[in-house]
Formats: sequence, structure tokens, C-alpha cells
Amino acid sequence: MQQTTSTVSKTQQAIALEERYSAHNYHPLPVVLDRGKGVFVWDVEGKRYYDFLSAYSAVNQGHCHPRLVKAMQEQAGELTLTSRAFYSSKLGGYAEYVCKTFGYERMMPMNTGAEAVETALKMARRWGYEKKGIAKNAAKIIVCEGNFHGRTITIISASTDPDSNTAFGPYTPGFITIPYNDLPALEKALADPTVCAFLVEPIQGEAGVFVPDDAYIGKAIQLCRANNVLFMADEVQTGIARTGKLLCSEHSGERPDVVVLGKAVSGGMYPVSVVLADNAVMEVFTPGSHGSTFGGNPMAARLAMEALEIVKDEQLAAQSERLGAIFRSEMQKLVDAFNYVKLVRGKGLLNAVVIEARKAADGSPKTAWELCLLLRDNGLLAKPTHGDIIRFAPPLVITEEQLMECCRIIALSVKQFA
Ligand code: IF1
Repeated sequence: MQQTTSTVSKTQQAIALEERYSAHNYHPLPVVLDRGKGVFVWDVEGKRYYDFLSAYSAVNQGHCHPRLVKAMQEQAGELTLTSRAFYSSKLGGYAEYVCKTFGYERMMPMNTGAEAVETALKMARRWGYEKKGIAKNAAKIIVCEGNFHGRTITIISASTDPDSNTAFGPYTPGFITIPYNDLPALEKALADPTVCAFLVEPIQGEAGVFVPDDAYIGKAIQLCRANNVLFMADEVQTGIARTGKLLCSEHSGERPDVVVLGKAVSGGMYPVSVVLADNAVMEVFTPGSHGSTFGGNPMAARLAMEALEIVKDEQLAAQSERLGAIFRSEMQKLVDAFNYVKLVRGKGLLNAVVIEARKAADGSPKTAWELCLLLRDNGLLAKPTHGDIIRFAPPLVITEEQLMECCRIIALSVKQFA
């Protein structure tokens, strides 16, 4: 019998539809979001939550920021897409704005993070052949164990995560894998004259917010420079003020040769990504050698400039730095009080707490997943990564008062989890 809608909740209906018609490539937390504003999201039942995932750091400026909604509405009525077959009134100004904001001579406008990473890989290889004199098709790129750079076949060819790369072969050759946060291993790999680049996240996000030693990134940039290898920072997740600086690489005091940005470049309104480099590297791209239908479109340009202006106007980097320190000190109290809360780590408002998996008295599992269900019931959304790690990354527009309220929610949930 067809159940009437009154007997099946909107949540159950939405989940059933997604389960029936969408690919099963995720295991979402059972909550169906319908509206967002700032740090809050509401589900289809009208319940409000603090969003502590921020769409994996894509909504640093908060959900539906009024300035971004206005920019999108205005541009939608003017011109959204021309392709690069023609010039547009927005791209030049956007390119200049981005180059001056981040201090690079050139930018390549793309759409998703993975596309931007692929662009960086292509740029590095061509630079290796044309500028470093590496033999044809022999260029190698160093990556780190535990990396996450996207989901394309070449990018997962560099991944060490079986979830990302199993049964997607044959894999793209030309990657050397070294341990993360290991300078001697990097120095050894850099001795190979066919290496053109080192691609690395300044903090490994998906791996569980692994913050390397303070000196790691800076020393790695110096080692790459000494070996004529491009240091390429994947800041898709750590960029745009998330870790307390506009770029996470800034903590190192050194300047990457290439920076890859995505996610919050548009404040989560639209897929916008960017690759930054100086002329000597970016000039390997000649007309017809790279592109994309939507890359640098007027809508993306308008949104990205507004989204980056908001980061400056609302001083989101300083806010992230200050509130992140408060958050970690509050979480440390839980580490000290509960033996199954193992540690808290992070930088700025990119943090993670490690929860030791246990069994309940009845033998049922009590892992980070069950804790995230409790957090959801208590009005805060977060998601585990790699089983026992919960990433906590609210929009950077969160106030101190809201942050303290969230710390109370987390503490309550951890107590209930006991
Ligand atoms: C998923 C997390 C995963 C990224 C870094 C490039 C990309 C990402 C450092 C690619 C994307 C997203 C993808 C999404 C979940 C999320 C993620 F780390 F953020 F949590 F997967 F690891 N570089 N990260 O983090 O950017 O093509 O997605 O725009 O694929 O499940 P994208």
C-alpha cells in the first residue's frame, strides 16, 4: 500500500529517494538539510544545527552570505558564461584581483579543486620538460602518504588510500610517494633529477587534520628551491583563512611556487578554483594547451571577488586564529576528562578530535560515528573521517559566544557518549 506522506517523515522520504536514484558513493549522516544561513543549517523537519563541517571548508564565509547572494542574483541577470572563446568584462579584473590578493604574477581560473590540482600537475610536468630539461615523458612528481588531492584517475594514482584508488587502474605513472612530515625522505626523493614538483597539503585534511612540525613546510620549500623542483601547495581545504592565515603556507614564512585553491574561493556558492604561479611557470600554458568550458566565467569571477573581499572585510583569518585557539583549549579539557577522547589537533578553525572506538555494555559499537549521531541530536553537525577522527570546522563567521555554545554541545555529547 502506498504510505501517505504523513506516515513517512520528510527526512525518510528524502533519504529513500536519494538511496533509490543517486549513486551510493557516500555514507551521509542521516540528516536532510534544506536551508542554511551563516553558521546554521536547518533540516527538512525545521530543526536547526550548527554546521561544523562547512561543506569540507567550502563555506568559510557562512551559508548564503547576503553579499554573495546579492552578487549571484545580479550577475545571473547580466551574463553567466561566455566560454574563453571570447574575452569577458569580468575575467581581467578577477585575475588581477586574485594575483594581487595572493601575491602571484599569474592565475589559471578553473572550477573544482581536482581540476585545479590536475592543472598544477600538467603545468609542473611541462615546466619540467621545457625549463628543467627533463627527458620527454620522464617527469616525476613527489606526493605524500595520506594525501587527498581529489578524485580523478591521475590524482587517485597518487593516493595511498585504498578507498580512493582500488579497482580504478591502470594508474597514471610518474608519482613518488614519501611519508608526510619527513624532511630526510623528501631530501632523498629530491635528489632524483627527473623530479619536477612536490605536491603537498600544508595540513593533511582528509587524513585527519595532520598538522606537520612547524618547520616542515618552510624547510620543504627551501629544499625544493635548492633542487630546482616546484613546491606546489594544495590549499583547497586549508586556504581562504581556514587555518588562521589567508593561506596556510604563510605559517611557514616561505612562499610556494604554485598554490592550488578551491572550495571557499566562492564561499560555497559555485564551483570556483584557481592555480597561482609566477610567469616563469605559468607561461608553459600556451593557447590551446589547457582550458575548460566554465573556467573563469563571469559568475565565478563576480562571486570569487566578493567572497575574497568578505574574508578581508570580516577579518576571517584573524578570527579563525583567535577562535581556533579557544576551541582547542576547550577540547583539551575533554581530552583530560575522558579517556576515550584521545587528542585534539589543528590550526585556526580546522581542527579534529580523535575518539577511541569502544563497545557499549550490550556489545554495540561506540565509535566516532555514534558520537556524531549524538552531536546531531544535540544540534551540531560534524562527520568522522577514517573511522575515529571527527573533523570540527565551522564557518569562520562563527562568534565566540556561538563557539562556546558549540563547545558545550560537544562536551554534553561526549558525556552522553560515556
Ligand atoms: C570528496 C576533505 C575529502 C581537498 C584537497 C583537493 C580536493 C579536496 C586538499 C578536491 C576535496 C573534498 C572532496 C569530498 C570530501 C572532501 C574531502 F578532505 F575535504 F574532507 F574527500 F578528502 N584538495 N575535498 O580536500 O576538490 O574536486 O572536491 O572540489 O571527494 O568526498 P574538489
